[in-house]
Amino acid sequence: MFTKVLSVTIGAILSVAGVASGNGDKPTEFTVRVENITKPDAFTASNGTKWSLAFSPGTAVVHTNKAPIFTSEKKDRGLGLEAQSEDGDPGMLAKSLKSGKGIKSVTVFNMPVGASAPGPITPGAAYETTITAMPGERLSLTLMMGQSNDWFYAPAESGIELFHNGKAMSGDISAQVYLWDAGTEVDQEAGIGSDQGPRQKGPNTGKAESGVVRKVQDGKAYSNASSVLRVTITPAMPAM
Ligand SMILES: [Ca+2]
Ligand SMILES: [Ca+2]
Repeated sequence: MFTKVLSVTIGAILSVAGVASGNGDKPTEFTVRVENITKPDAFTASNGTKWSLAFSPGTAVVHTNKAPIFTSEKKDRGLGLEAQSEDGDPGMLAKSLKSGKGIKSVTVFNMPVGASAPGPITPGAAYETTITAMPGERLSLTLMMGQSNDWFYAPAESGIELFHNGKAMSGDISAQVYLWDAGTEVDQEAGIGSDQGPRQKGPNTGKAESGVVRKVQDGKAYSNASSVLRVTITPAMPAM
């Protein structure tokens, strides 16, 4: 009886030590996977046109700032979210965020898994990228809704918790991702608008909107991010 209690106690001490060495002063590495879970021609426009949904290259931002990329119900900050949302180009946003206050790292993901060139993720395709973070740091993501004028998928402005009580989070975080309107270009019907990503004559083409960043809540399937995207985070096992 005594021996059994003793062995349990020793086991408990060892596992606490293991957690402390993994998450104490060393950053944890996470794999972030963003998967397009839609099917080809899954959507039908009001004129009967069937269309497929793709998502653009984007950013993964590790931060302590409470609103590193945008503020809901405020105008876009002019730091590159417009090009991300209208043209699927995260380059300017990534560059300007890198020098931002409370930003720990900015990673651009643009290479679909198994592809040989950068591009959007079409139905069934995925991006994977690696980030490192310490307890207290959060994750924000941006990627364009490819059949829109200026819509992007992202978490709430404060980002997603990567640690809870110092322990690395793991699993599906899709329910924490939303569809946002950047408020920079007037919306046309998704999937058929002439000034939208796949059909516009060039980048930054379309009627300026002068609106605010706000959630798209039109009741459509693509507005419910978790019905079109699967986003997962997987922490690497702590080094022993
Ligand atoms: Ca808009
Ligand atoms: Ca446009």
